[in-house]
Amino acid sequence: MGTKKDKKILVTGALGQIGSELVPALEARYGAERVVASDIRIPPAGAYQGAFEQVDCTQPLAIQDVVRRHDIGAIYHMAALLSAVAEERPQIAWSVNLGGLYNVLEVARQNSASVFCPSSIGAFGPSTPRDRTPQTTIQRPTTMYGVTKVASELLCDYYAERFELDARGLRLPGLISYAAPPGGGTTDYAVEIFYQAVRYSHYTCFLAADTRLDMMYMPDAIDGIIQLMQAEPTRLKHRNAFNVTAMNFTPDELAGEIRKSVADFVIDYDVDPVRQAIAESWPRAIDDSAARAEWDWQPRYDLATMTADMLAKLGEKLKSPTRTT
Ligand code: AKB
Repeated sequence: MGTKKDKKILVTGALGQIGSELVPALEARYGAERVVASDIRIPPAGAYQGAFEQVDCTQPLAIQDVVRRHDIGAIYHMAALLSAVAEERPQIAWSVNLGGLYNVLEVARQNSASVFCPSSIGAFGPSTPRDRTPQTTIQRPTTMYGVTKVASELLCDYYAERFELDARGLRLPGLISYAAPPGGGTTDYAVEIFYQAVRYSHYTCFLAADTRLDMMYMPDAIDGIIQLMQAEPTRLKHRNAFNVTAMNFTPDELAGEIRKSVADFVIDYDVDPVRQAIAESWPRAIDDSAARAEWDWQPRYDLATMTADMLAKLGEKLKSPTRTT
């Protein structure tokens, strides 16, 4: 199994959009004493019930030290730059996204740990079929983010084949959440729109009105990650880089759904050519039948239920004067 009994779990990038919700979910499932959160940034005092370690994943000895000291049996490696930031800083993206993963896999190999590594719809490119994008298909991305994600998928497969390392992963779509901001992705509009709808009933979108992309609500992503790491290995034909999705929509359709609750909500558009070009190089709707067949992937939230929950949760959160993101 991906998460070994009695050993501890290390989460890298714990302060990021996924890590912020993954750590509490793992603590709830396995106990806070078995989860070690880590990030290159330092969290506010008292942020974690369990241990926290400051780790820069480009430094292999720092990862090795934490893994040995805490007797880590599984690493959920979430530290990475997202697509738009990676396009601004391609050299750093290569070092963090691919160099960091290489370091994690090497330390995992030396310590018999398993690894979860998220890939993305960004691992596809303009020559990939854009609708019902198959599990196995053309992957020729044109962004540095995509290059690092394809290489990550291949590196995880290599370590699994060559060293029998239990490396598993998902190709995640845009993730929508209220706990922590995404910070530098092409799909970030689908989070920003909710904050602006609750605060001002108005949002200026950086993607064009008809840009269709796959999306998922964070509770489904967290469940999917944990479920894949728990899955019976003999059932997994792919193991790494499973296509997963929960819904797909355009900014215009999302605005229409928000308007059902925020009647005066207005969306307008100021398209960012860089992020628009990235979005247009990605699929509109991926086929996740391999994940459904091999480990029973089944998302709970669709556009309507995700929108209702986001608006309710953000309405509560933004009432509090101390929490503004
Ligand atoms: C991004 O937009 O960069 C991410 C992703 C789809 O991988 N949310």
